[in-house]
Amino acid sequence: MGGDLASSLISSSEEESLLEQEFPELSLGLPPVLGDDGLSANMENSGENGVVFGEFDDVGRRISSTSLDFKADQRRRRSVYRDVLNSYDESWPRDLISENLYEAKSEILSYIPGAWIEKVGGMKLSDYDVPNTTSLLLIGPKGSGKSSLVNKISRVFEDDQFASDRAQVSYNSSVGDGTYFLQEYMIPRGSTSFCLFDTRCLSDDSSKNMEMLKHWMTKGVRHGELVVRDSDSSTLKTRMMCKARQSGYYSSEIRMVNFVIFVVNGLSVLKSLDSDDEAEKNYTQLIATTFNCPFLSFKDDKPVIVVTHGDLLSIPERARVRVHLGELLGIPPTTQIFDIPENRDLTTKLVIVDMLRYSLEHADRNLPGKKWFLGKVCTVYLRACLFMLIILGIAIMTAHIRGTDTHHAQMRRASPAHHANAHHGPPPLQAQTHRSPLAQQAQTHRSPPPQQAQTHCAPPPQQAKKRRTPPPSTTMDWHAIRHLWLGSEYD
Ligand SMILES: Nc1nc2c(ncn2[C@@H]2O[C@H](COP(=O)(O)OP(=O)(O)O)[C@@H](O)[C@H]2O)c(=O)[nH]1
Ligand SMILES: [Mg+2]
Repeated sequence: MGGDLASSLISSSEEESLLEQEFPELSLGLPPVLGDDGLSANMENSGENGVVFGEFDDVGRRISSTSLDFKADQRRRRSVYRDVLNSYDESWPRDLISENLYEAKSEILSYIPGAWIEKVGGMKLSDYDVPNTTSLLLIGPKGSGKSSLVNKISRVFEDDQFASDRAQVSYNSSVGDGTYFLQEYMIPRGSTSFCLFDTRCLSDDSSKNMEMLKHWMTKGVRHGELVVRDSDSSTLKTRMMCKARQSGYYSSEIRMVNFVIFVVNGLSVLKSLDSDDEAEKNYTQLIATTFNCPFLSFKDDKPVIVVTHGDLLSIPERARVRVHLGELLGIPPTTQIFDIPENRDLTTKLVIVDMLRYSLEHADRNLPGKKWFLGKVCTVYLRACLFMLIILGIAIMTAHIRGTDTHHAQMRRASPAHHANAHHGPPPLQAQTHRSPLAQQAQTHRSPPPQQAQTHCAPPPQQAKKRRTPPPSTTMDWHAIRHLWLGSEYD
């Protein structure tokens, strides 16, 4: 069903009639005010007055350019519609589809997170913050087929065709609770490469959806987590809380979402296109508003769209839904909108695998870089360090001030003793000043220099501060240094 693979088997006349049937606006041709050449009508109505002519000329040019744009747009839409129709070509040999499916499945089965990172901007695999498991988030309106899609995807990779469905599908969407607890499904079962997260349906209130999506996309998702909204009735909330308590646990592992799969019901989209009923019209409105939620996009990469319920529509209707969604959401309908009906044929399986390949490729392409992560960690770490340094600085300052006070107090207490010492004999410096040259020579050879002597007598305040314990001895051996003032002949 890949549009790029198929060759058209639909004849051009058949295609034209399908186009006119599905896109009535395309068969209208030019706006009624214009002739075929887009100008003749104006020329016929032109007056004799040159000014009027000039004005009409201008209008003619404007209308002509509008008609050119209109024609170009028509051609573009026809070509897109043709491509989408071709993607439903069923003339491919079964063997070829089977072979393609086998190869595509093998690629998915050999996938490991980060395996499809493109080496761009000089980044290596080690520069990315690669998760253990790539997480794909399924979102969509109630009954769009999110849980059914989990089962459809799971079946493609199950060897056992009779294996039971994994996700709980609502048989009747208007009855029952639907999916209230986030559910993680590893694909295939037992693998850890990638997982699908089935979620609670979108609300009719867009602001509530934004809140919910912001939470999942920024804080991550957790298996078993209950999703209740303020708008839920108190009875429902109580019932869900009870269920949450009964089930007993939710996973402690929070997974960041790596890509989003937006599931829509093709039948509801078609109804909203043709209906006058407000409620039905609101369906596409809800899809467009939610799809444009900035949290769902990874840089410029918008979610992939899966259209379900195609088995209830004709092929031209399915093509019409895809083209319309492409126009509405601004994404290519042939490559980013996948039609996955409730069929078990090979073509549908191939589309499922193609859709997974697209999602995983884009998940890998948008993995966050480690620098970003490290940057955050570093900022927090630096802040903590700065804080510690400030605290340390304050502590040192306080200790210093206290130390100075203590020293001054000690000095005050010690000052009488210091004066007393000064009277035991003449201070060495004074002695040195009045001595003869002979005495000076003798001092050089036989006695320690006065500075050293001074250290034994009374340490200067600076040194005293450095070596506060034990306090320096204040006694001096005057006999040993008597030659300083008596001369060497007394030795
Ligand atoms: N015919 C048809 N029915 C579908 C398809 N996908 C889902 N459904 C049905 O739609 C209903 C809601 O599906 P469910 O997966 O529970 O929707 P959810 O609320 O999005 O999880 C169920 O009855 C499904 O059987 C599909 O592709 N074709
Ligand atoms: Mg569900």
